[in-house]
Amino acid sequence: MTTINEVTTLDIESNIALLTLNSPPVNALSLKVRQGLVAGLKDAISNDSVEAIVLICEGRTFIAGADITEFGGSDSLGTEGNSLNDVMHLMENSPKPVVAAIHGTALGGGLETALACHYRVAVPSAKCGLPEVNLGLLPGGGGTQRLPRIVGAEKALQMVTSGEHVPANQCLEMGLVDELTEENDLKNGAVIFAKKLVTENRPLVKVRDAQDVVEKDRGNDQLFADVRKSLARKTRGFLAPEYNIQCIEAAVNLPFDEGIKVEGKLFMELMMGNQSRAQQYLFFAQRQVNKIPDIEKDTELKDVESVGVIGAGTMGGGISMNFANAGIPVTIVEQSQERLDKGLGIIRKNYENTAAKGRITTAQVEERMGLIDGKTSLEDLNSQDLIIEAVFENMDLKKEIFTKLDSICKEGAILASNTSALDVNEIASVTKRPEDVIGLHFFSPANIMKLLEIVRGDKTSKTVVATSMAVAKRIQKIAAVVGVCPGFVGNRILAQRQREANKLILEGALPWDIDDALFDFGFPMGPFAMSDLAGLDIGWGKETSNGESIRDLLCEAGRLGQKSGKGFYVYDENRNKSPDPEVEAIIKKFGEERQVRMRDINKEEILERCLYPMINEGFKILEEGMAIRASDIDIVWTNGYGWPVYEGGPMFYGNTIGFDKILFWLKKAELEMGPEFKPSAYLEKVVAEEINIF
Ligand code: T1G
Repeated sequence: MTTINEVTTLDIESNIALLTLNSPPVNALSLKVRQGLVAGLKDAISNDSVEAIVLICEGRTFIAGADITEFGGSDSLGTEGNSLNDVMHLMENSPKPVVAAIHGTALGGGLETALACHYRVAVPSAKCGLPEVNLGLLPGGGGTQRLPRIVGAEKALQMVTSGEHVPANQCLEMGLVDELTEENDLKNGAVIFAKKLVTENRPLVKVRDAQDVVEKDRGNDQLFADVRKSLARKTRGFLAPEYNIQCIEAAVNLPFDEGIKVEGKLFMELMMGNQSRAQQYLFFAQRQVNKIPDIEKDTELKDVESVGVIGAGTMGGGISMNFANAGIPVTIVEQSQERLDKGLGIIRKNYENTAAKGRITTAQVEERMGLIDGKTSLEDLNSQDLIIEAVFENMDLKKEIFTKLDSICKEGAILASNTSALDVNEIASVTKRPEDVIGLHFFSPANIMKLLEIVRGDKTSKTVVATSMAVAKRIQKIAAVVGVCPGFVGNRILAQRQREANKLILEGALPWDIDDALFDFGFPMGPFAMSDLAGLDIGWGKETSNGESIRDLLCEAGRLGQKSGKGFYVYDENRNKSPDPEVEAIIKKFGEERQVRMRDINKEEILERCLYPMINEGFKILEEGMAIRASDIDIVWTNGYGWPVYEGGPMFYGNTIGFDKILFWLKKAELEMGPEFKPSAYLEKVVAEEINIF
């Protein structure tokens, strides 16, 4: 065995060369790996005893892509002789067959490397994909030109615009891999396959030369039009999906080398752009958010094999579905049989809808419903490992329930509250086991929304925090650990935007102006459309209404939002909204009665007024230690509050704008509009000392 470099070895077994990469954690195509591949290939090609080459990886996976940590560096995709395309060129033009032996995930540059090989074999559990679109990029190593030459334009479009990881058996059906080996016998299987190529004198299949598949798609403009139409809503604001589509179009309509030029040009445009920077940042932020500085990786975890949920309403029902989906039995407790039956009925309906869309089978509906047991007494929560309270947001009610749970639940059970704003320390204080109390703040619809705020109380034990993080992973949530403060991280920052939005409509900006500005920025919906969706009467009472806010006036006028066909907007029978002059009149009259001077407010000011106080609040949260790191705040907002992923989140966005500019704006706003704009001391410090908060 020859050591080519720190991450590459070359071993000749009779007439087969085994080129092995071992570059943890995921054999990414770092400079070292590319240098190893080039040198190893040259060695194998020039070695007369070698008749075929197998490329294989040690560790958990085949090459999982280019090395994202190198992006933005001087050598991100390689200087002369060691670039990704140099590796591809060397492989594809090897005079000896090169076989990629795939296990784990062949992703991005990894799959592109395999596509530059003449053949590919894989273990049945392997997956292949081109997920660059999730990083705001496109496959820049020939993937957009080689993939459609094997799987056709339609499948290639689906793979590059979804970033999906395709299982090996489907890859075999599509011709993406040539053979599946035994699960635990990849190396041997690949060597046997390579030997067969030699003995059967099989051709060197250069994917670049395969024309017949793409020729079938030539002129099929409808295909591309349909894909663009189907993606329009979901990918609004993103550049990468369209750029990926243009590359596949080039593959279908242009010779290979011309297509490669188109791919290279569009790739660099994306790589140089802010969207990809934001999405690469979020890639690492999502891995960082799992790391809690004072909790060791090997912290002992509690077993969580059964769960209790209190409340079968919207939140309780959604929360229960997460655990049933993960195969964990749930006991759901409601005050009355009638409310319980209603809650269970909604859960079953949700599952049946999902089955109707073909996402789960009817058998799975029954299997999951079978894991959910309904009860009407808290006494039935005496054996579960984790109990989650999801009742009405009222401190006295929560304290009453936790007092009871303290005497009912088994020793060591985790007692969690789904409160979205209340003081978890105060809730824990009514129990004799505050170390086992934690906040698990799910987002509605809880079975869909990915985000989970894990609210760590002053006395919550490390084991309970670590166990909650592990549970979040099992139910496929993106969890961020936050501190106890009003509204935690997400709602606390949201309150800043809502406050300014409500002030702006009294200064002359109309609700739909504000919603349009935030919608164009990339939010799925503006604050007023969101209020209409949630219902303007949440927490509103006729008795207490005093007409001192626009919301009061709208509710008093029976404009409760979508559910009443009118709110800030008027809605047609299909719930399509449109601005309503009646609302404009209500706001105008409200302002006149209070001598408010209305003025024209442009989109830029609306964005500054709504977004800059959010960023300032983010700094206050960091200052108080209510979030572990700035990128956690961005994970919360991009996964729970619709902040556009290609803008990275409030803190990343603030950095793009420049924290010095935001500080200057806040100071001016504080002077002109009031103390609510007072800059965070930490923001002042970060600007003054040019501290990198990331
Ligand atoms: N580059 C650098 N580091 C990477 C990496 C990569 N491509 N992929 C993973 N890591 C690190 C990650 O940060 C973490 O580090 C550790 O590996 C484990 O990852 C030209 C330009 C492979 C499915 O988009 O989807 O190729 O936190 O926690 O859940 O066309 O990682 O331990 O220090 O995610 O088992 C295209 C990205 C790149 C795949 C494994 N490739 N990776 O998931 O572990 S662009 C991707 C993943 C490209 C070319 C273009 C997943 C995974 P740490 P993990 P996992």
